[in-house]
Amino acid sequence: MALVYIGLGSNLSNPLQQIHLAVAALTQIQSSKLNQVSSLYFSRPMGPQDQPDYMNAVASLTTNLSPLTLLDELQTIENKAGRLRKDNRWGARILDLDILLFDNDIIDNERLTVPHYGLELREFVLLPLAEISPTLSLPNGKSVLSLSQNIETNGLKIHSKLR
Ligand code: A4P
Ligand code: MG
Repeated sequence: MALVYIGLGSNLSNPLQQIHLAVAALTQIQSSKLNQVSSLYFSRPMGPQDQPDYMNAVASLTTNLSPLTLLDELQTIENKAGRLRKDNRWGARILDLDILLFDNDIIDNERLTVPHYGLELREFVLLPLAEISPTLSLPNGKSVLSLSQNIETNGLKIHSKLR
């Protein structure tokens, strides 16, 4: 069994509902069990500013799936939510599900980079991650809690509890 952290993000088509539906979908992934879900956070867009604010959350899952099979499952959920893959780096999206951490694994292949490349730089990832797992360390040894305490919060605020 691997312990996995997944980042959820949405800023289109009723983000609140998108995140709720995505959490429900995470409970249905084969050979996996949803453990924890952070609060839902409002965040300002990273990247182009001419897009709506985001809702972000982080969930933890235990799984017997391989990293790439889990990625397939997450992309299926994104596609069912109506995600269109466009060439708009950091642009608006209905639903984004990122594998933040997969155990202490370091993965770097064509389809998957784990830890997620933006993990240490994004307040909307670090604060929800520290909320559900304050004692967690990254594969490079850094403490998630101290990273979360030292990042610019950029107006991030808790919207509601998810479950
Ligand atoms: N991929 C590689 N590593 C991973 C991973 N760890 N998890 C590959 C998931 N996928 C991974 O992803 C493109 C490809 O990355 C996938 O096919 C997979 O093989 P995508 O979801 O289609 O593209 P993307 O998410 O748009 O990638 P991009 O442009 O790197 O966006 P980011 O970095 O995810 O950022 N502002 C706020 N406040 N909150 C947000 O959540 N999100 C973004 C998107 C921008 N601004 C934001 C937020
Ligand atoms: Mg993504």
